[in-house]
Amino acid sequence: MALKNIVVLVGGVGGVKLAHGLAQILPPENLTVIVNTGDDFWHYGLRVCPDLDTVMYTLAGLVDKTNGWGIADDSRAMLAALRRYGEDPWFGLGDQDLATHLLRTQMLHAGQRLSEVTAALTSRLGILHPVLPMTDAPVRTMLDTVEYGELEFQTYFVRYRWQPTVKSIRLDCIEQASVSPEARAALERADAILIGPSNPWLSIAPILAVPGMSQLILSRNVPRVAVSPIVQGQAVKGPAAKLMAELNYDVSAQAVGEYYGDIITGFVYDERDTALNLNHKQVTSFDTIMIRDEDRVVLARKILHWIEE
Ligand code: FO1
Repeated sequence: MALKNIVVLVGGVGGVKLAHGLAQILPPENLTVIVNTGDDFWHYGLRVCPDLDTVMYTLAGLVDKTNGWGIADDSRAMLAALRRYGEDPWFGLGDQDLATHLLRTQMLHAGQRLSEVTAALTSRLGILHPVLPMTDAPVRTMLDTVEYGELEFQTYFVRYRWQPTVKSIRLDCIEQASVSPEARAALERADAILIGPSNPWLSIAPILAVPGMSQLILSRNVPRVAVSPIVQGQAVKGPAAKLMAELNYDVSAQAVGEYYGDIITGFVYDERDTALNLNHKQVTSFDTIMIRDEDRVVLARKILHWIEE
């Protein structure tokens, strides 16, 4: 089977690495990246979309490779100036990064949809692959925590360094959201739908929860393959393992595969893990830990090859 059109769903750093690998193999007309926007928030009057930014900066070759987010070698003069005013600037906005949020906010205030704004920003950075927010509507991932009650995502993730104990997750305003025309068109023509190794509960669940999204994906009789972000009972990066334990899941790739249920027809777990078995699904294992840039391309190639077979 010759795969033409691939759609990959991603959140933050882990999933973006796979999207970057795919983007180095597939031409722009054959790959669309659909991105979680549940992490988006207003900060000092600016609209910040961290996962869209991470995808943009990674595909544009601008990303800070140590953090996996933000712009490489960015300065922090604005944060220092905020401190001079007695502020506690807990969210690390770099000076160059700020330009993204200024322009995005201006375009949103002028009435453009987030999909249009993202298309404008990506194209100005020379990115040719379509990068689409999961929806144009504002949706907020909210975490109910033992220590602080309900927190907005970035407060939980960055301000409190994902240390609070999570009791439950709620997606504020999800009922008013809908799949954008661009995302719908991409999914309708997809020959395969991939779910990157992003956090299933924090990054992928918001995408799947957009009204109409899961039904649209389920209606596509094409390979639908997720990659596990859990390797040997640990998260490759971030709070996935801690969160799974707090939500009473077994911390394993198997539990991730089971969580995705009918959404997926296939599952890729890491070759360091023991063999797993998911009913009625194709499973395979590869080296999924992407340390070097080349690892992204190698994994992307292996996954596409496996699906084609
Ligand atoms: N993550 C952090 O851990 N600390 C930060 O100060 C931080 C700032 C930041 C600024 C812009 C941006 O686009 C992303 C930023 N991130 C930061 C990453 C981001 O908050 C998370 O990685 C995602 O929301 C989780 O997917």
